[in-house]
Amino acid sequence: MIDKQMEDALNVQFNKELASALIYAAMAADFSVKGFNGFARWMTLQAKEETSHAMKFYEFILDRGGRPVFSAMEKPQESWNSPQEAFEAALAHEQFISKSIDELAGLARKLDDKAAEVFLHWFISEQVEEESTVESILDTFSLIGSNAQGIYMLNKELGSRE
Ligand code: OFO
Repeated sequence: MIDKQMEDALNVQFNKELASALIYAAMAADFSVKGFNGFARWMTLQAKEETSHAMKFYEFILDRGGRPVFSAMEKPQESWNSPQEAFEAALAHEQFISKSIDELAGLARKLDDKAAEVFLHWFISEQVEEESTVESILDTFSLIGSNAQGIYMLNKELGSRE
């Protein structure tokens, strides 16, 4: 049976992953409305990935004899001033999530919950990838600046995400 403190902390993260999905879906909607269909596709896939992260927590909590608990979700921001600003917000959000996962792994270690520690290893690696992917997109934004053709090309490139 899972320790109650660990169960509660996993549920907080479960809801943060769901909230991440909402944020990226809101970014996708904003991009679509503004005609950036490539960025919208990238964010839609990102939102799906966050839902799959949330479901990993859901399954793990159940497997450990706990109960997934849903929290009220904060309404996500609706609009961003530019694609670059949205991706900057995405990076800040991923950094926040990485810190949160690290703290969760610290709690698992403190409680000597080896199953939770092993489960969280995947997320620690995943966060390295998440941050690095968005950082390299932001590097491209820095290179192209306000060049419309550059933004058009990047929008097209990100639209090819599988
Ligand atoms: Fe779930 O990795 Fe982003 O938030």
